Amino acid sequence: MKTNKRLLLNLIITLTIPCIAHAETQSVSTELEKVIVAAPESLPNSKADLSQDDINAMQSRTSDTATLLKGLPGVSLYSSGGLSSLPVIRGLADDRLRIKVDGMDLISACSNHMNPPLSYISTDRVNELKVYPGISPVSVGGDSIGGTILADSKKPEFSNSPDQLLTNGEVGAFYRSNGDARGTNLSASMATQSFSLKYNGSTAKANNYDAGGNFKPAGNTAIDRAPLSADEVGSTAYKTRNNAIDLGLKLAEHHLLQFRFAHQDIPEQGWPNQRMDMANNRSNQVNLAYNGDFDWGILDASIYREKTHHKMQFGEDKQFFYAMMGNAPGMPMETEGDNRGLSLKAEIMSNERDLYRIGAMMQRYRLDDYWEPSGSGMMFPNTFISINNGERDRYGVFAEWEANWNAQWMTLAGIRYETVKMNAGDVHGYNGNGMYQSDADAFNDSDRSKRDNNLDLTLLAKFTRSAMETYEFGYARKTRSPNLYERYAWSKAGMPMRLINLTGDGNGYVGNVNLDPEIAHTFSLTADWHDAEQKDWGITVTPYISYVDDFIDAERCSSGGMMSLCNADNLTRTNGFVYLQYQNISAKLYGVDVSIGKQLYQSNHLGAVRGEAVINYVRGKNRDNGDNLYNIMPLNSKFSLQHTKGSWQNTIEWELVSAKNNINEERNEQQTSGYGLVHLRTGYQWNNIRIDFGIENAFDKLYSEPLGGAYTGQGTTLSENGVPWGVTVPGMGRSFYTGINYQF
Ligand SMILES: [Cu+2]
Repeated sequence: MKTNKRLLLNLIITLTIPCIAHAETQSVSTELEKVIVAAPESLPNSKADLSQDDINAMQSRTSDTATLLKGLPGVSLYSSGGLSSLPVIRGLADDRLRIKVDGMDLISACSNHMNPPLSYISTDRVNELKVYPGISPVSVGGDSIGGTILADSKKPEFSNSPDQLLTNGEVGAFYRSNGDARGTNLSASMATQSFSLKYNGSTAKANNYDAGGNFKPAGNTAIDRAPLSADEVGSTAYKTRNNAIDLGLKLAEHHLLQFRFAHQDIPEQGWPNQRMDMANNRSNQVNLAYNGDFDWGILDASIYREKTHHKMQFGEDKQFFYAMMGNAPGMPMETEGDNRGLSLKAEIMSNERDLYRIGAMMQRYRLDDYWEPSGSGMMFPNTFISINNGERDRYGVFAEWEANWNAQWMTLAGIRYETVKMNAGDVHGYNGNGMYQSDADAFNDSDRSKRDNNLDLTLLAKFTRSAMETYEFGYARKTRSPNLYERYAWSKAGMPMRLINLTGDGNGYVGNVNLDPEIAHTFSLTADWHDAEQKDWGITVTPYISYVDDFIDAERCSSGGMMSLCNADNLTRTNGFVYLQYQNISAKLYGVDVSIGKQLYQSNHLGAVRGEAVINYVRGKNRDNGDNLYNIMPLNSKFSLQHTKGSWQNTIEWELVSAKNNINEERNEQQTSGYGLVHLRTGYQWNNIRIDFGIENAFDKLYSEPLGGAYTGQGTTLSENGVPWGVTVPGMGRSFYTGINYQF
C-alpha cells in the first residue's frame, strides 16, 4: 500500500510540473537499475544489443545507422538512399516495427518513406542499439507487429568532485574509396557535478557508387541528363549534416533531467529505387526527459516534438522528358510532418520476486503533402494536394508484470491498449481534368474519420534448465493501424500513383480509407545452449511463426476513372510495372534464426581466434491466395573469423545469400541471384586513438541485394516506361575504407 501511495504522489508531482517529462530512455534507466535496484536481467533475454564499442568499429564503413544492425539474427534491410535503409525483423519492416530514437516515436514524413526514424540519428551519435525481435514486451511496443528497435545517444556524464570540471570529446574522420565517400564527426562536452553540456556534429557526403563487376542497364542511357560512367549506379549520392546539443541536469542523486536538441539537414540524397530523389530534408527535434530513482523503483517521463520539412525533385541522374507536360522543368514535392509526444513510465519493484511496469503515452502527428504546379501542361495550374492536414494520433496505456519465481523460472505478462485516431481533409489535383476530379470528388465524399481500438498482449517465460541451457518461449498479439498514405493516398491517375511507394518496387499505389488495423499472433521459442561460463561456445536457435490477420498488403486495381492505369491490362501484366491499392489480406510468416559462436584458438603469443555464424531463414505467405509476401529475404548467412590480440582486431567475413525465387506475383517482384561476398577488416585501439581499415566486397562481385527493389535510378524515371522494367538495384562494388577517431 505504502508503495502505491508514493507512486501516485510521484506521478502527480511529475504531471503537475509540465517541464518534467519522459522518454523511455532505456539506457538511462538500465544504468540506474544497475546502480540502485540491481534487478536481474529483464525478459526477453534473447534481444540483441549493440554497444558503443561495436558501433565504433562500424562507423568508418557506413553512414547509415540502420545498417549497423546488419548481421544481427533475424535482421535484414530494405536498401534505399545511402543514409536511409529500412530495418526488417523476420520479414516485417518499416512502420511494422516500433523504432524509438532517444525515446521518440519518429514517423517517416514522405510518400516514399525516405526519412525513416533511424535516419535521424547519425552513426557517431548513437551509443546503444537494442533490438527486440518478434515478441517485444508491451512496455517497449505499441502500434507495431514485428518488434522494437531502440536507438539511444550517450547519457550525460558528470564530474565527481565540486572543484573538478569534466571536459572530454572526440574527433574523427572517414574515407571510403567507392563513391569517394568522406565525412567528419566532432563531439565536445563539459560537466560539473550537476550540470553537463555536450555538442555533437557530423557531416558525410558521397558521390554515386560503382557496382561490382559490370553494370550497365540497357534502354535509358540516351536520355541521361549527364551520362553515367561504366558501372556507376545512378541516384546513390548523398550529403548530410547533423548537429545536436544535449544538456543534462542532475536534480539530486539519481534524478536526472535531460534536454536534447537535434537539427538535421540533408541537402541531397539520391534514390536508386524511387522515381524521385530527396532534394532536401530538414528536421528539428526537441526532447525533454526526466529519469528518477526512488526506493520503490524508477520513474521516466518525457515530452518531445519533431518537425520535418521534406522536399523531393529530380536529382542529377533523373529528368522530365515530357513535352506534353508543357516543358515542366521538374516536379517539386513537399511534405511537412509535425510530431509531438508525451510518455510516462514507472517501474516498480514490489518485492524480491515481482517487478511491475506501467505507463501511458500520447502522440499527436500532423502531415501535409503537396506538389506545386510545374510547367504549363498537366501539372498546372493548381497545387496537387496529396495529403491535406493528415492526422494520426495515438493514446496508449500498458501494464506489465515480470516475476522471478525461482532460479529456474521467470515470466513476463503484459497488456497494452491503444486508440489510434486518423483523419485527412479535402483534396484536389493540379486541375479539374477528369482524371483528378472524379477521384478527388469520391475521396472528398468518403468518411475519413477513423478510430481504431488496438489491444496488445505479451506472454513470455524463461526456463533455465542448467548453467548451460535456457529456453525462452512466448506468445504475442500485436496490432498496427494503417499509416496516412495507406489510408488516404487518393489518386488513381498513373503519375501520382507512381509517387506513392513505400517499398521501392517501382509500382504505383493508391490508399484505401476502409483498411483495418493488422493484428499479428506470434509464437516463438529460443533455445540457448552454451558453456557454463558463456565464454567458449554458444548456439542459439529461434523458430517462430506469425499469423497476421488483416495484414496490410496491396492488390492490383482495375476500376480507375478516365486515363487511369487501373485497367484490365493491369490485372494480367506479368512483365511490367503495375498499379495497386492497399488491401487487408491474411498472411503468415515463419522461419528460424540461428547463431553460433566458438572460441577456436587461444595463446598469449598469437592472441585469440573466434568463429561466428548467423543463419536466417524466413518465409512469408498470403494465406488467401497462396502468393508470397513482398520483399522477404531469402536464406542468408554470415560467417566470420575474428582474431583479437590486445587492442588489435582482425576480421574476415563471408556474407552468403541465396537466390530470391519466392517472389510476390501481385507486384511483379523481380528475382535476384544468390551471391557470396567477402569483407576484410582490421582495427587498432592505441590509447585514445582508434584506427580502422578494411575492404568491403573484396572480390568486386556484381550482385543485387534481395530487398533493394527495382532500379529507377536514371533516365525519365517518372514516366512508366522511362525506366526499363526488370532491373534490380546493384549493390556496391569493392570499397576500401579507413577511419580514425581520437578521444580527448
Ligand atoms: Cu520523399
